[in-house]
Parts: sequence; C-alpha cells; structure tokens
Amino acid sequence: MTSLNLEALFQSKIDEEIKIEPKDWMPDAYRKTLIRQISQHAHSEIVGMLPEGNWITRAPSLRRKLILLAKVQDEAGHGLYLYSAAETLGANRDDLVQQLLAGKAKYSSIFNYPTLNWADLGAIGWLVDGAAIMNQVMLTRTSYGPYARAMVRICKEESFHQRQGYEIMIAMANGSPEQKAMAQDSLNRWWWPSLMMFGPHDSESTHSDQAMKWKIKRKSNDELRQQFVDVTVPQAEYLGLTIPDTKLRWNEARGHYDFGEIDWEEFWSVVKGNGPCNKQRLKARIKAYEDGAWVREAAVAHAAKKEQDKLPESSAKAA
Ligand code: BYC
Repeated sequence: MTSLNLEALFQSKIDEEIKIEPKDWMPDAYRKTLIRQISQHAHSEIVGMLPEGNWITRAPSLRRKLILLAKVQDEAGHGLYLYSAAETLGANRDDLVQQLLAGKAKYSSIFNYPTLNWADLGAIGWLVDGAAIMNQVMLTRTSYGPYARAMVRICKEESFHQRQGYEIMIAMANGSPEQKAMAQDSLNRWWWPSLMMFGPHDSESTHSDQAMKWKIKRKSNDELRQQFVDVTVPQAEYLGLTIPDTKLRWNEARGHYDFGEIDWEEFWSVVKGNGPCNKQRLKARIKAYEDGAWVREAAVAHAAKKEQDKLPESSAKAA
C-alpha cells in the first residue's frame, strides 16, 4: 500500500471513531504528537506530587493526612500509566525522564507555584484537579486506544481529588473569619494559574488544529477554559468566595460567563522555566531520581538473577 493510501485509511478509521492501537500504522507526526503530549502529561503528574507532598507531614488531622497521602500516591500511579502509554508508541521511558531532569521537557505550568498554607491544598484539589478533569474527560475519547483507556481510570481518581479539595474549601469557608480569609487568599492566588492550565488561546495554539483533526483533542483550549469557568463560578458562590476577576459576569446572549484576560507574559515566563518554583521542582525531581538509583539497580539485578536461574545448570555456569 502506498503511504497516501495508508494515510487515507488511517484518517478514515479516525473519522469512523475506530481507536488506533499500538501496532496499527500511523503517520510519524501523529506518533510524535502523542509522545509529546502524553509524556508532558506524565511529567505533570509526577511533578504535581511535589506541591502537595510538601503538606503530608503538616496535614491538620489524621483523616486529612490519609486522604492527602492517597491522592499523592494516585498522581504517581497516573504518571506510571502515562509513561507506559508513551512506551506503546516506541518511546523510551528513561529518555523521557532524562529530558525532564535536564529541563528540556515541558510539564504543566501550574506546578511551578508554591503551596503556602493548608488552604492551598483545598484550592488545588478544587481548581487544579477541576481543570485537569475538564481536559481529561475529553481525553477518555481520544483516538489513541492506550491513552484513552488510561484516562478512564485517571478521571475516576481525579474526581475524588476534586471532591477532597472542595470539601477542604467548604470547611475553611465556613470556619473562623481567619480560615475564610485563607480560603479567599488561596482562590486569589490559584485562579489565574488554573485558567492557564488550558494552554494558549486557540489562535496561538501550535498543535490544536492538527490534534483536533486526528481527534487527539476533541475540544479546543478556549472551549475547555470556558467550560471550566462556567462550572466553577457557581461553586465559588456556594462557598461565599469571590473570584478575583472584575470582568467576570454572566453573558445572557452567549449563555456563558465573560471573563478577563490571562496575563500571558506570566504564563510564557513560567513555561520557559522562570516561574516561582521551576528550579526547586527540578531540583527535587533530580534528587528523587538519584536517591532511587539503588532501587533501579536492585530491580535490574533481581531480573537478571531470575533469568539466570531459569537457565539449565551447565549454561548458567558458563554464563
Ligand atoms: N503548561 O499548541 P498548544 C495534571 C505548551 S493536570 C506548560 O495549545 P497542546 C495534574 C504546549 O505543550 C496537567 N506548557 O499545545 C493535576 C506547547 O509546547 P510544545 C497536565 C503548556 O498540546 C492535578 C505549547 O505550549 N494535563 O497532570 O495542543 C494533580 C503550545 O500549546 C501549557 C495534561 O497534560 C501549560 N499549561 O495543548 C496532579 C493534559 N499549555 O510541546 C497532576 C494533556 C500549553 O510545542 N495535555 N503548553 O513545546 C493536553 O491536553 C494538551 O497538551 C494541552 C496543551 C491542553 C495542555
């Protein structure tokens, strides 16, 4: 079959909603786009453990600590499913990790902001996990089978994460005046970075057009951001908190909330490595990788020993 025919067959499968599986023919650019997006997503999950992990030892009660531990462990699991999904496309996991540690790979801008107090853990669960779900529910229907299937499980866990965050916000917003002020301050600091998670405006997005044709993405960055604002505003009202945007108002004609402009200079500065915590995050990941070297070495030695034990005695001696 010629490459033109292969490409037409591939697109017709996408158009007919047939999932693309690892052994199917796919254009190189489709494979590359997926490896880029899935690995960035995996890195985000792993780096995303850091701002919250910081609070495990300082959770205000045993119950909160248990929930937070479970959540942070879930993020590690999400990273592992996603690295595995990238491997089904021929990527090498260690190469991907090395790119992250070298500061060459992107991960979500949101994780370069600091968690200053317990209310931030509420705001992260509510807003950051809320934004993540908005994007990831769409990805459960993405055209690449292993990615779509990983997303189904991830979304179930993310919705638990969102609820734990909102529950913290409910407790704080209905607590003492000081607690309510902390909740408001967290919302003030996390609102705009959460809107940035959806990426640049559609008109500035490099990959969206092609990713939508291939049904990797099914909704654009701006569509998802709007959807997130529309569901989150009533949640803030229920908490009695104010979203820090003077331009935010319901637009009857559009049937959506209008909202102000993101500070794109800040967004690109964070993406390029100059956010408040970029250097700290990479340093923590490098240390974790180095500290874990003995585990990787032990696992390799164990696997080699098992292989050797399988050999008949004479060839094992020769080896
Ligand atoms: N931060 O053409 P565009 C989570 C980059 S949730 C940094 O629109 P695309 C979690 C983009 O990579 C967060 N970089 O790109 C939650 C591209 O750069 P390159 C992770 C960003 O891919 C709670 C360039 O800007 N979720 O993990 O079509 C707890 C142009 O953008 C950002 C996912 O990764 C950003 N915010 O659309 C723990 C979901 N936005 O590659 C963990 C999967 C854009 O050309 N990913 N860039 O150098 C996606 O859905 C899409 O990749 C995006 C961007 C919507 C994020």
